[in-house]
Amino acid sequence: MARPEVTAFIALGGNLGDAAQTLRDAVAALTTTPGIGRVRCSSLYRTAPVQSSGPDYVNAVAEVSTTLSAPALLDVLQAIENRAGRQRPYLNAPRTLDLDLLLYGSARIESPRLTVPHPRMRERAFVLVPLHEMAPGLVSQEALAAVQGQHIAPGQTPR
Ligand code: PH2
Ligand code: MG
Ligand code: MG
Repeated sequence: MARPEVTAFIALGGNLGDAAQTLRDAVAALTTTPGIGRVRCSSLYRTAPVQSSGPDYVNAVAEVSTTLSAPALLDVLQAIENRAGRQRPYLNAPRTLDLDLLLYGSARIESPRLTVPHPRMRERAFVLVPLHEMAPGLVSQEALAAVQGQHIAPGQTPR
């Protein structure tokens, strides 16, 4: 039987190389992935590194509809990261591309590979502001207020 369509939200970020272009390429790669249907991306935001270092990040959030399971979607995200030259020398190191699965429908997942909802998403303006742009009903004013000290500036539109 066909798997049901699920709406998932993915955080995109990068701060090495041409991060804006890398994020646009990642969205294009999602669009052409079998098992992923509709893809919508927020505008791109320039954000100061949070518990990380290096240049400012470019961040965005994409909404996808997918028939992939959550682990299969994670495989796709990691393959796109690897194609973008992602290295992991140490925790929160500057990176060309980070793709994090934030939400997978209303699923709660706790496996060694994957925790959904993303455990730190509520602490981060670089996630909550673009997520609010995509799905205002998912992010309350209180949640936005809690991260308002973090520096985040609207950047370019995604394409
Ligand atoms: N990602 C991190 C750690 N810190 N800071 C910003 N501004 N943007 C990120 O995407 C980011 C971060 C870990 O994944
Ligand atoms: Mg991350
Ligand atoms: Mg990640």
